Amino acid sequence: MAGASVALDGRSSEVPVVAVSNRLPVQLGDDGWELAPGGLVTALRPVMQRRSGTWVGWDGGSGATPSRLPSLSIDLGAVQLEQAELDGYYHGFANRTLWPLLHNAVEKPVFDRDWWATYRDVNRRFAEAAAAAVAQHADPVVWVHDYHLMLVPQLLRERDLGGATGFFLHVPWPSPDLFVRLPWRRDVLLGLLGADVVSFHTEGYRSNFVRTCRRVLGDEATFRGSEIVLGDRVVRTTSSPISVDASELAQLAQTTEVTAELQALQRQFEGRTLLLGVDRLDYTKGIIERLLAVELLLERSPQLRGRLAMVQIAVPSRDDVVEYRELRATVEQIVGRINGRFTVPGEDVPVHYLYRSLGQAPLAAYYAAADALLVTPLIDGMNLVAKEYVVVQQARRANGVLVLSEFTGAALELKDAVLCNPFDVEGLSQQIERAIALPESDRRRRIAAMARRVRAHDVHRWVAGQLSPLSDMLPARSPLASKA
Ligand code: ADQ
Repeated sequence: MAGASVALDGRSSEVPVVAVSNRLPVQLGDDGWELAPGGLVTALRPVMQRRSGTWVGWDGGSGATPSRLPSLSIDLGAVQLEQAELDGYYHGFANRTLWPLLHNAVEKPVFDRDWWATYRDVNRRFAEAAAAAVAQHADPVVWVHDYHLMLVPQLLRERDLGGATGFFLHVPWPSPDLFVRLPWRRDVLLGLLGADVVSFHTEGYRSNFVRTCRRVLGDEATFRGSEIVLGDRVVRTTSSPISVDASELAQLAQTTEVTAELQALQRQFEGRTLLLGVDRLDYTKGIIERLLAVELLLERSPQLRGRLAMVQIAVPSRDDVVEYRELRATVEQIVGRINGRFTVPGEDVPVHYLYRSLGQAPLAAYYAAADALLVTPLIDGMNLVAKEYVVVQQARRANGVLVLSEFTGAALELKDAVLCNPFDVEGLSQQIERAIALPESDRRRRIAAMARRVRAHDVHRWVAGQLSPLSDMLPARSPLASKA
């Protein structure tokens, strides 16, 4: 893999890593414990397989997570949580306060003091587990992930353990006007600023963060461009778009398994233009707007009826949270309505709806089969689905087209997508119509250009960009220490 050598360049490859994320990347499969699929796992697996370290995270309630997996060279530091802790920290503060707040309040954030108290307590539990891991590796890089754990960097700093700490936020950072609604805004900012480097997908999120710090901490910090000076410490802020393992995905896309699945899909949808949506079932993903746009398209263009099919694959997500249950009901109602209105008697329905997670090969086959992928979030930190689609399309020499919301981090990189504003349902339906009518040569050129971009900026490059600056902050290691 070309990208892997980037990650392993220099001394960064010798430095142990303590990764801290909400969930441990493991699940109980048919043959015992295995790596769980998911964006963060895809990103971190290559690094964590090659170096020593520990991955700290919630055990998912299993209570029996092993301390090591045969397929991982690192230890697992399980954090166990009681139901009440999970309710306040995860379902409450993380998913009903921070998630909507950081996503431009597209749903109204709920501010609840008890959830906040639990979030603080649980962050402390994670910091304790991370501190125990840090103690086992002399001067490691500590890499804390995402909005669930925004207090951990400061909690670690209070313990004065050595090493260097980075924080990466996988979701957007909104404008200061929105963030300052949070009653505990100062505590959260100081929590993050315990890190040596705080990093975001895009320059826009990074600059929103610095402006938020300026507004809330104006009296206690000074600002030097992208750096924030707190007392005698300098905190760097950076931006770096996460990506996918493009070469691994391209290889998968060419396997006989994917070919067989693709042929089955081609038979199933023969003679029809296939539109695809792939998302966690989340209100930020614009699934309702997408379905309404397809409905409008079928309404406006009777000639497309019977010639257009859509597959929406929705991964069950956060169904303990009321807003997600309501979203599911609305999506299912709209799918039913479209099929009721536009199914031609004796023929297949226009919208296929799969409420489940798919394996990597079947998902790649859908990516390969789709004439257009509709990625229409109202707001999305990055969106890996868009990047996966262009890689698979190119690997299969296909000529699909990407319709991409301008409110995704990915839109800054995938400039050859057909961009759309999902809030404008009519405009979205027109963009879908335009996309599927593009000449084949144009579609090929666009997919090739976007796949080139993703290959050149793959996940290995992202990992290297995250870990190298942190490794450089550490005291020089003796050859003996690096082998330990
Ligand atoms: P998510 O909101 O989960 O991630 P995304 O970036 O699209 O969104 O990642 C989803 C991942 O799940 C993709 O790798 C995709 O293949 C997989 N997936 C989706 N549907 C699936 C299905 N039905 N079956 C199996 N797998 C499926 C958060 C942020 C994003 C950011 C990522 C990474 O919200 O903006 O891109 O983290 O930082």
